[in-house]
Amino acid sequence: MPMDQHAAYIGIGSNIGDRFSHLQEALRRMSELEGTTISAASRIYETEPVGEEEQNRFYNGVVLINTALEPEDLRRSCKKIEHELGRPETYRRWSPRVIDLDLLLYDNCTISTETLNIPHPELHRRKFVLVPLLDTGNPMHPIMKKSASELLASCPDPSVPIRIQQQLDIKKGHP
Ligand code: PH2
Ligand code: MG
Ligand code: MG
Repeated sequence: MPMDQHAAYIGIGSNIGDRFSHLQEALRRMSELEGTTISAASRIYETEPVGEEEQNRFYNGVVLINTALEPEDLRRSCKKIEHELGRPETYRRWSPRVIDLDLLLYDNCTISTETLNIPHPELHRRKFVLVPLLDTGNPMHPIMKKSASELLASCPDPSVPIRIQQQLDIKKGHP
């Protein structure tokens, strides 16, 4: 991998409207970001909402990208895609969403600023993240020093993500 390229895992989720189309469109837009290619996409899972239970089930997945964008630029780019797909600028925590793009891991970096926490602080507690993450690789958690499969084995989340039939097309957007 060239020096200026980075591996980033992005968690994707939707629980409003045509959930699969929102995930596919977010993937397409990520593939068009400057210096960015899609390396892998997980299967998509239908998952019980965590936090506020009185809302639709989610479709969740994970995308592995190869990017020249630095973490803060990547975060801003993901927010921009969320807004373009119709997510409002401000929203209640855990409210239903058209699209949610979360930076999970960025190389083996640990970042803690006002706007960015990498690894994602909830990563190891959520099966809707860990199960699709394992479809794309088995990265190490740079703080917990455990692989994704080890984190899944000790994850207390009792939910069972259900794999759906439809699969993301990572070539969409690449000519
Ligand atoms: N995202 C949340 C809160 N709860 N539950 C599921 N199943 N999937 C999500 O993506 C999700 C959630 C906050 O971003
Ligand atoms: Mg989220
Ligand atoms: Mg988010």
